Amino acid sequence: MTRILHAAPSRRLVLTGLAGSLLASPATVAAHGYTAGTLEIDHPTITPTRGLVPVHAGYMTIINRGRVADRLLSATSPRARRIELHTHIREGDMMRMRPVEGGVAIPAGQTVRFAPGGLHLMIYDVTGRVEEGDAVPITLRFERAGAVEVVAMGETPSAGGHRH
Ligand SMILES: [Cu+2]
Repeated sequence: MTRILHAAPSRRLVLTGLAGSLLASPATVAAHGYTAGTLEIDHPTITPTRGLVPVHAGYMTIINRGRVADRLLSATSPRARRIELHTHIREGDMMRMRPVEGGVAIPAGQTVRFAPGGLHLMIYDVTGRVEEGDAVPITLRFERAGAVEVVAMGETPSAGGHRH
């Protein structure tokens, strides 16, 4: 499954590469992960602009290290008019996406991946172009953890893709 491949933690590779450098601090390396209460939000990304269509997908990994379930209710960005929580469902041979009703459950002790072909943020009417490596602020709102501000990095998904 591509989702399992997607789970390979790139952070560990980065840490290994920096191990010999006294200048590199772990805090810098972890800068693209976020913690809010018992939640860890890892490596949020946004797909770069393609052509003239200002519609983007957002991906990330959310880990709930606590004993109580949480729920991602919504997301907003000053760079986007609207963000929806989407998932893909299989209909025969077709994968179709649709909004998730009532938010995305983040069960206690579990990892929820937003990745191509599955859950994703659907980001509409983004102002300006998003290039590789650009930083786009996104506020995630959780039922328990509250509002969490993250920065999604412009990044083309390594496997699969997002079709609209
Ligand atoms: Cu979508």
